[in-house]
This record gives sequence, structure tokens and C-alpha cells, in this order.
Amino acid sequence: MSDAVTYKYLLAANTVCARYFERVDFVEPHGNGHINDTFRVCGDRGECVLQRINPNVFKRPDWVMDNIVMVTDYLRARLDERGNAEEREALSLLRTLDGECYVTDADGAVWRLYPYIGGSRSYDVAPDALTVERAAACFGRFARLLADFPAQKLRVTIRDFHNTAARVKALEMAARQDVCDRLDGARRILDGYLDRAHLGEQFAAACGALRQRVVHNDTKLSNVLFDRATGEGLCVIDLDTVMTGYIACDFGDGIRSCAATDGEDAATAGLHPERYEAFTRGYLSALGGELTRDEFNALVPGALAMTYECGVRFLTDYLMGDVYFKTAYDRHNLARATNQLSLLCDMEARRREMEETARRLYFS
Ligand code: ADP
Ligand code: GN1
Ligand code: MG
Repeated sequence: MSDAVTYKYLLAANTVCARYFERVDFVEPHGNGHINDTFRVCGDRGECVLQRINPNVFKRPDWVMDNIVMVTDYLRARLDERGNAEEREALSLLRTLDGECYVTDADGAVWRLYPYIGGSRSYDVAPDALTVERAAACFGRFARLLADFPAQKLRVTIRDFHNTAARVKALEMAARQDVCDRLDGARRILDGYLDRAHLGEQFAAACGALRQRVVHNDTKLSNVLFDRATGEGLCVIDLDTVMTGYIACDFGDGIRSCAATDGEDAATAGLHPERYEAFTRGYLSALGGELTRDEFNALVPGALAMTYECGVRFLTDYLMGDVYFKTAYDRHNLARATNQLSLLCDMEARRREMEETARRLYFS
């Protein structure tokens, strides 16, 4: 789906490769991320992943890279201390031939190179509850490994990233301006979102007094790599939004993405109770004793708020003319916003059930 955009950068990708490789065998578009342009590259340094950071989304790609250098180094050190860590359990950044952490191309865009995590795969939609539990365990472990990271060193790569109220304001503004004349076809969905602003407010209230931690902030299923052969969760990727924030944002976005009955492009979606339980179990057990009681109380509000917020963002982007998320067809962002609203309505109906399951797992 991102192919049109990604192919546009194929030539630039080849030029950038000359900074990293003595010999390049092939460069091809890879993955289904909504933001960056990702390529699989094979050359004298083996199989790698080359990414162009989306400059429309990240205004300071140098800050993104500062964070990634610190976080990948820190994760590797924590895994090394443990002794038996596999290379594939954390991302590591590859340097250019002259030792730089990233490359800036002729247009000012920033590129970076990671080793391709061998024998891995990602999913857009989970095949089963076990995969969901494994994804959750990877995200939980990620937060636990970073629990003592010096958070004040991290740059804010996207301001107000999970500030739901600010996202709603942006939606209201996009609706008022209606620059693409798309409002008429989106009014029903827009009302569905504007009627639910309280979900963001409830979540903000639940988080009010909580301490901020270092979190991933984009705990979508496709941001975990799994072992192709065993199905085990290997590694959390897509570290561009690692910043301080709330555990409940990571939990909530994980539920939104991993515990839905259908993928983000389906006409409808609901909450899959078995997958909800699997994610909650995997996440809580990987976090261990890290989670305080107040943080626990914010988890379910976080699931509703993150689903709400993501839908708000899709709809805002639809009204603004698809300037943020990559799209494959005209009404793609509207379809995504409709899908998230359908998931959200089901979560509202099952809220009591979600709370009971979470309590049972937390206190067991
Ligand atoms: P985006 O920010 O656009 O979502 P991601 O960093 O999530 O980009 O990468 C997009 C996809 O590329 C991932 O879902 C995964 O399938 C693949 N990918 C990214 N990095 C690696 C890696 N180091 N090894 C193997 N596959 C990767
Ligand atoms: C984007 O980059 P990707 O595809 O993993 C987005 C997330 C959204 C998600 C919805 C930096 O994630 O915030 O929740 O799409 N990432 C950014 O699918 O905006
Ligand atoms: Mg991604």
C-alpha cells in the first residue's frame, strides 16, 4: 500500500546505500508501516533494513536518531548483563562506512540502517491469541528493560503525541476548515467521535498523578517481530516515538491493535475477548511488579482512549487530505476511522467485562 511513495524513494535509497555498503546486491521496498519508507537491502554487510524517516511526521529526525542511539545502546547493555541474550532480541543501529549514525540525503531527509532481524516476520492482524500474548510480552518486557533509563535525556520527537484532547482540537479544526470538501461524507463518523470526547478526559484524569515512564508509544502489532519458525516474539521495533509517557498508553494502544477482531482496514471491528485477555496476561506478566495500583487503574481507560484517539487522528487526516498516514485509496483514512469507531463502540459495551478480566489477572 505504501508502494507508490516508497518506490519514489528507491533511487535515493540506492544512493544512500553507497554510504553504508561496498557492494549492494538489491534494494527493495519492505513492510507495511504507515509512516516511514522501508527497504530491504542485501549487500556486503548482509541483509539489512534501510529506512527514510518521514519528514512530514518527524520535524527533527536528528532528535529521533539521538533517542534511538541511546535506547538501542541501553537495551543491548541490559540484555548483555543478563548473559544469555540473543542478538535478535533488540534492534541495533548500523553505522555508515565513515562511522555516522545516519545519513542526510540531498533533499534533507534522514536515513538509517538496521540489521535485518533474520528469520523474522511481522503481522498486520494476529493469527491467534498466543501471538497476541507474545506481542504483549515483548512490549511489557521493553517497558521493564527501560524502567531505569534516564528519561530526562530523551527528546520529544512528536509533541502531544498521546494528548487526546489536543487530537480532538485538531479534528475540530480540520472539520471547521474542511480544506478538501470531504466533511459531508464524514459527518456521521465525525459526530460519533465528537460525542465521545469524555473518553480522553477520563483517561487524562486517570493518569493525572501518575509518574511518567519511558514507553514505546506505538505498540501496534506490526511493531513486533516474531520468529518465523517457532512463532516466539523476538523484538520490538519502530522506536521513533520512544518518549516519556504512561504505561496505559502502551497497554491501550496494544489492545486497540492486537485484540481487535479485524485489522484496521476492515469495514467493522470489535474487541476479541480471548485476545484481550491474552494481551493483558502477556503484558502484566512481562511487566512483573513494575505496575503500581494507580497505573493499573488507568489501563482500561487507556484502551478506550487510545482507540478513540487513533480514530480521531485517522479522521483528521482524512479531512485534511491524507497528509500524515500513508493511504492506498481515496477514502482509506475514513475507512480506518470508521473501523476504530466500531471497535470503540464494542469496547464501550464490554467495558465492565474488560475491567473484570484485568482485575482477575492483576490480582491472581
Ligand atoms: P513504520 O514507522 O513506517 O511503521 P517500521 O519501523 O514499523 O516502520 O517498519 C515497517 C515494517 O518493516 C515492520 O512492520 C517490519 O515488518 C519491517 N521491519 C522493520 N525493521 C525491521 C528489521 N530490523 N528486521 C526485519 N524487519 C523489519
Ligand atoms: C502509525 O508507524 P506505524 O505504522 O507503526 C502511527 C501510530 C498509529 C498507527 C495506526 C509515528 O504507526 O501512532 O497508532 O500508525 N505512528 C506515528 O496504525 O504516528
Ligand atoms: Mg511501524
